[in-house]
Amino acid sequence: MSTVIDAGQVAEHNAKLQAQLQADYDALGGMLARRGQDIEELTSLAQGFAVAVPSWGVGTGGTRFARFPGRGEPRNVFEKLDDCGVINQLTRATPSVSLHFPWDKPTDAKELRDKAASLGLFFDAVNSNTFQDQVGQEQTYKYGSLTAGSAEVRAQAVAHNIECIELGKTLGSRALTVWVGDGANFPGQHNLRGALERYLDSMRKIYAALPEDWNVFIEHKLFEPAFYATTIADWGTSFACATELGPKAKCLVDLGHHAPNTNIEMIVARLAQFGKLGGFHFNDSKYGDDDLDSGSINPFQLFLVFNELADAALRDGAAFKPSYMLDQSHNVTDPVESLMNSAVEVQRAFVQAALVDRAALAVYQQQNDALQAAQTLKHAFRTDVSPILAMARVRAGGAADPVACYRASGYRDRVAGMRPAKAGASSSGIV
Ligand code: PSV
Ligand code: MN
Ligand code: MN
Repeated sequence: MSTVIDAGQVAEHNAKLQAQLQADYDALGGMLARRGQDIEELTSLAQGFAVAVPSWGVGTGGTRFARFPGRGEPRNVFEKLDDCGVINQLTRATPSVSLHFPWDKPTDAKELRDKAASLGLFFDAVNSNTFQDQVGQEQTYKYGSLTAGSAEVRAQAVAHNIECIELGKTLGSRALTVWVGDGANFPGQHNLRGALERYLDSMRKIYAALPEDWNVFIEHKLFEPAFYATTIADWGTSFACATELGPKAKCLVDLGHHAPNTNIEMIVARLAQFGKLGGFHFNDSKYGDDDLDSGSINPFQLFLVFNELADAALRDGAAFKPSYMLDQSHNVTDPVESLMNSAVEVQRAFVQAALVDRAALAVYQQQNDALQAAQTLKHAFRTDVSPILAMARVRAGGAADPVACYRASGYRDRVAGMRPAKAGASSSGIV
């Protein structure tokens, strides 16, 4: 496997931090042992954690007002993979990449797969895009895609999704994520029930094209771009559609796609209970679909989501395997740094959830001791597992401090020299 940053530089970085890390690790190990927890078990658990990186996340996202590109942004999917390679090299927690078509459409899918493999990467779910018109496209998605009143528009949107499956097959993906912005901006603009019937009709055709071992993930979102009535607005609609379509259809929870203050962990528990939790798009938000870095606003919510996932894993065993992906938009930070931090934050929530004393929690729940039940969760959440995460990375060949190591490597300066910025770049994920 080729590494993007010189392995010697990573080793040198780790050597400088080794004594400090070992001391912190030993101190935490002692504290956990007094609680009856084995730090080594938690470290191997952390090493087994993986979250996919979104290809569109390595470029500056921008908003509907403007995009301010950063230095050395990737100009094509091959350069995006190099950046994803760095993220995985230093965090050892992101071995897969989620592609978005047609943004990442390769001329030669086999060549792209080989490039990923050379970096030790593979492909997670592929994402379709019928929320934008593409140059040369026959029909417009202005009035919807899979739900459009026009049969020609729907046929084009279905064909695009099937093309994504075909590309994904060559790339080694095993799932298609479908998010549509379809909906209405005015009451009466379309028939609410009719739109969902057309959605299901289109999705049945896409579902029929799925290979045996594939899933289709239905990603719901409350609003935007449809501000009055989004067709797939909530987990209830997503669940109903996934149930209608069949066992390969599951629901995807993007943390930013809910009304403020929604109890997302309860949605996770419900979907897991009924076998329909397909995966996640992790990010954080303050107001809406902000796509901020995971754990940057509400890390406790992220922990509570993982607390439900830990509970579901105990109940359902190996059969419970939701896909973990990041879905973020970086506007004021270096995307590589944001994605590395975010992967670590999601991994942190995963490990913290494993610290919950579930036997004690069950007793407090049985006794209706709400205060101590809540404290049991807080106790796990307040434990700083950073030394476990750092040790997991170092043992796997990653960096003790990914951001510090990345900055010291000069990677951004290096690629800035090789990737001159293009003027007037505007669309998400494409420089
Ligand atoms: C929509 O807001 C979304 O979360 C979907 O996952 C899209 O595919 C993604 O953002 C990329 O823009
Ligand atoms: Mn998303
Ligand atoms: Mn979103």
